[in-house]
Amino acid sequence: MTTLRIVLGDQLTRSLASLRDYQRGDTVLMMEVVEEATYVKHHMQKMVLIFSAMRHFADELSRQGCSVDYVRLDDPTNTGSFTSEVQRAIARHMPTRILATEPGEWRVLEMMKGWGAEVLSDDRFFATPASFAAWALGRKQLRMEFFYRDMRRLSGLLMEGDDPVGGQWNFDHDNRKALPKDVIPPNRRRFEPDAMSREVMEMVAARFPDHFGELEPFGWAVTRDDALEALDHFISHCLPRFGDYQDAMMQGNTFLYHSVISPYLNIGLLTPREICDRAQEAWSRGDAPLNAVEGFIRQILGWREYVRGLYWLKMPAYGASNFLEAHRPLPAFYWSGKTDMNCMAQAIGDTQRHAYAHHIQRLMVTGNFALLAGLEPTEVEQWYLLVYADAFEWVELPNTHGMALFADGGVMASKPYAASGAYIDRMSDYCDGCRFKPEVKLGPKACPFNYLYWDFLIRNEAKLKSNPRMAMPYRTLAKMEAERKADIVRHAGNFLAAL
Ligand code: FAD
Ligand code: DLZ
Ligand code: SF4
Repeated sequence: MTTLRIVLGDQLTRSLASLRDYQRGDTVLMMEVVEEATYVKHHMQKMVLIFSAMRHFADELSRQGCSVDYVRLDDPTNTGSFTSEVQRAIARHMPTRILATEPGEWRVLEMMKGWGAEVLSDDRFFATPASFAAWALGRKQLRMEFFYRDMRRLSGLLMEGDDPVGGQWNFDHDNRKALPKDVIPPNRRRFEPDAMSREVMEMVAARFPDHFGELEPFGWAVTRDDALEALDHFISHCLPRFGDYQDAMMQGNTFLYHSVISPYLNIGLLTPREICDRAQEAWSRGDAPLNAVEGFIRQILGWREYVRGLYWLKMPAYGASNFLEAHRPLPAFYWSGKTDMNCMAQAIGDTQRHAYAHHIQRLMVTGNFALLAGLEPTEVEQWYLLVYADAFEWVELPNTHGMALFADGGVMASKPYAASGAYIDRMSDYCDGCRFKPEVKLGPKACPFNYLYWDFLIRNEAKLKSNPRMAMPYRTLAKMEAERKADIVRHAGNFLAAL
């Protein structure tokens, strides 16, 4: 009577459903497989993070007395896919029962159907796909803010009885400031690779040399203990100012006051509940203000749970829509970072160096450009899925397809997040070092985001004009002289043709 317990690379949590109730004689199966490593050409640091964290997790399970069957990528008998490795493991162990935990991607769930496994619910989240579906049922619009309020009530986080602490659900009007020049964000906790990570780094460099991004310096935590240390460092040094500077961008400072924990959270080294609890405790102790703590908890309890619910509610069809009929190929500078647009060069450069960029860089720089330029959603989505250490389809797809590209026609966002150069100028110091000028609208010095913004509105007028949240820009557009409109379209056309 042996049970085969499957643990995937983003399921590195001791309390995982398929690991719970482990008994002597059971076997834990973990597999490094080339199919997962190459279905998109993941950033090299993402691969090291996942493989090294998997190996450290397997070691920890073995130390705790579990029998772990760990298939390494460099094992000559490795057949290269989850399904064929599960079949080999079945032949080795002849299990009477196979347990797996729901994966984070539709693609893998489809594979799992052929494993003969009992697929257990992934309860490392606050909500389940079923509870989200129940919340969504009968609603015309699936707005995050209302879902978030229900999650606050359900979790009890930042609640006083039935009411939100401080009398408000959301303190965003206190947040979103630009970073003053004299505010210097603290250095972040990074971790020297140990021997196990070094070995994985060599393997990744040798086997996947054409993958995106820089391999070194590699500073990610690969164990739960180190991930907890990174979390504690954030709570003590950054959380108090998280809200204030959440939307700010700064050349040469990738992390600002962000938590930089999404990779740890998404592969299971940290759980959302413990992160929210620690943030709430910091507020209770008086160590962080409510606008910061509420804003931070909202990202995890609200946005993260909401995008997961939406993903499972809408898949497999979700990624197939292309509401704005955008078909332009992804420009080469998304891979190289070589462009005169300094904001794009900085956001892509941060991404190459760290497999990380913060939310506003993703949404309002690279995402905004993709939206305005009408880039093909599937190409943009593939880029986001492979360049970030935290990218798994359940969280990447709604954020890219829905939030950044409006390709779902407004299922997720009530209006497109389209902005001109003025927004980037207000929230960053990028424009100071750019050959374009955000205040110039047309001509060789004009910021491309300016004419692309109006061209986007002109091009998509039939689809967007009736959206009440787009009324103001369309009123401005209506007042614009025909000659100016023609100039804008000509500038945008020339720029886009040169891409
Ligand atoms: P913080 O700013 O410190 O926020 C704290 C935590 O809140 C994050 O760690 C994350 O777990 C959660 N969070 C915040 N915003 C979101 C959001 N919109 N959706 C889900 N969780 C959120 N996040 C991913 O985890 N994986 C992705 O593949 C991913 N792709 C994205 C693609 C686009 C186009 C956009 C606009 C956003 C994407 N995000 C993704 C959301 C967000 O940008 C990242 O979660 C965040 O930048 C991670 O950095 P952090 O840990 O420092 O976050
Ligand atoms: C992303 C990734 C990579 C690169 N490699 C592996 C692997 O070899 N073995 C594994 O179990 N998981 C890997 N992953 C994560 C999986 O792709 C992940 O489980 C799916 O994306 C489902 O969420
Ligand atoms: Fe970006 Fe325009 Fe500013 Fe240059 S001027 S950094 S292109 S927003």
